[in-house]
Amino acid sequence: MINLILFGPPGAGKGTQAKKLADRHNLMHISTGDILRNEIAQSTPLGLKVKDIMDRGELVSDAILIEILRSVIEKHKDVNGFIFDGFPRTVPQAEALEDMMRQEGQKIAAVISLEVNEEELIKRLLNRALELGRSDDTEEVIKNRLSVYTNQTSVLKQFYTEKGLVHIVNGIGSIDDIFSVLVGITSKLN
Ligand code: B4P
Repeated sequence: MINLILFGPPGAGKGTQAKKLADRHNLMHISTGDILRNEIAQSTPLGLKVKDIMDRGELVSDAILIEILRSVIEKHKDVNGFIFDGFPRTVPQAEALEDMMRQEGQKIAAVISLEVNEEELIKRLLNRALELGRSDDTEEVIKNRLSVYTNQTSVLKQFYTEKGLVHIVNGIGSIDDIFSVLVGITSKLN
């Protein structure tokens, strides 16, 4: 079983590469952003609660996210491993994930940090806005998401570096070239 975290700022390519890695290694891809957007699309009570928060580019509460993760992990005990995309985003989320993994007799094998500069991130997300029309891909909200990342999420790089788990990858280049670098890393894990 391999459990991976794809880490990086909004627009770094986490979702893009997580899907490809999940296919390659037959892992379960967990995108907390997709899970939340799905709740919004279905107008569930949870979706109604988180919509405004996400539209502003703020983080949804740790308690909600941790509960979502706990339930997904418990329902999928038979998978080869998980790729966590967009989770954890805060230290309490990272600590909760460690507990959940420990309870299942599992651990995180690697944290892949996709590194992309701010100018390129903004360009990509504005591009996606044209393609998909995501409500949090406006220039103002993108800037807020980037500052939320700097203030609340980027500290996790140090958290995982201290555990010796971080692999830094340049996230600029073609999607396929970056994927090859990632496969070079993940193929050596067990
Ligand atoms: P997410 O859905 O995780 O959104 P994201 O950070 O923007 O990353 P995403 O994975 O979608 O984009 P990617 O980099 O792949 O989160 C959205 C919101 O949900 C958060 O703001 C928050 O409100 C909430 N949320 C989610 N998880 C949470 C948590 N744990 N705690 C609290 N709140 C949470 O790709 C971006 C674009 O770049 C795409 O268009 C892609 O095609 C393009 N791209 C990718 N790779 C490229 C490359 N190499 N070259 C050029 N373009 C590339």
